[in-house]
Amino acid sequence: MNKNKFKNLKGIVVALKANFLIVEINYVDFTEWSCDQFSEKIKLLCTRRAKLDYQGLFIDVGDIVCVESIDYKNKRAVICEVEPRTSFLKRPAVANVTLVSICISVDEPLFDIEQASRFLLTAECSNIKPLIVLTKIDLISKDDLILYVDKLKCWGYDCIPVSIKNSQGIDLLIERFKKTKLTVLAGPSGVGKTSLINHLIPTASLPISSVSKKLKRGTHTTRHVELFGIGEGSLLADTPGFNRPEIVCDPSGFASLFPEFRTQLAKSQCKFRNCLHRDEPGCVIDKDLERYSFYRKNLEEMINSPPLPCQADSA
Ligand SMILES: Nc1nc2c(ncn2[C@@H]2O[C@H](COP(=O)(O)OP(=O)(O)OP(=O)(O)O)[C@@H](O)[C@H]2O)c(=O)[nH]1
Ligand SMILES: [Mg+2]
Ligand SMILES: [Zn+2]
Repeated sequence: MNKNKFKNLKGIVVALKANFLIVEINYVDFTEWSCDQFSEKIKLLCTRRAKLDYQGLFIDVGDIVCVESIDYKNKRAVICEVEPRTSFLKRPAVANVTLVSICISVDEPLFDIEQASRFLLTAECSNIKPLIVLTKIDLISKDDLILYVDKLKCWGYDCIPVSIKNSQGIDLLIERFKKTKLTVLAGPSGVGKTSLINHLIPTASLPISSVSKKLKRGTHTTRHVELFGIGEGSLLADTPGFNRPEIVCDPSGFASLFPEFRTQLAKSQCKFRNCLHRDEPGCVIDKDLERYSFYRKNLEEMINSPPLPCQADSA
């Protein structure tokens, strides 16, 4: 069988390294004498055709691409096409995401309502359903864990509590990730995203480091987004932690990013259609909800200083 038939292949961008893209493809070898098919995943160091730059097509981790001019010996190729994306998470930048797992530790670094909410809002802004992974639960008592789970339920989120120290919740997490095509682990630095990947995929062997005792924060160990295979056809992205994702949103759409507000607005309507749920008469939003003061503070900031259209972040 003619190998030229397989000259152009589809693959997925699993990492960006300097000016190169690492693309994983299924290398299919057809022997001359039989049609037995042997397939293995290989990673190619790729550049991209200049026409993609002219077309303004950016390529990120998670993009499905077509590669040509493949040099199997030196594991090199050139990206000639990019498939349209089904979704895009802006920060961390990953294409075709199907689940965002927001990792938040209960301690070291301490759970912080504002920080956790900012991460959840970035997923909500991208229209990707978030799952909260509550990490390092070996550091708190069972009673305190129940309080955290109840708190997140009141915010409208399910969570999977885990610990890599005693393997609690790990089986449930693996099951969930194996059912999902591309899961991104996002969250503040030091919450244990990379440790989780090392625990779930022992061959990954990625560097981790302890949380700074002085600042009680992570030390920004992971520097790049990278995809790892978990089970058949599922991928898990490790991402660099950052501390304060910026919220980029129009004030009128802000409330709809909070599931607990959405529930109230689905049951009954505010008197005014353009209600911003401040002190308007006939507003149905319960001002005693735990995250209302966070909503209100950020809404006022948005109104007084509208953000730039691109999503920035202060680490
Ligand atoms: N007690 C406890 N410590 C954990 C657990 N998971 C991770 N750690 C510790 O948390 C520290 C930070 O872990 P990392 O995996 O580097 O954290 P990260 O989220 O990847 O951090 P960045 O790469 O900086 O974003 C390490 O010292 C880990 O040993 C856990 O379940 N329990
Ligand atoms: Mg890391
Ligand atoms: Zn209202």
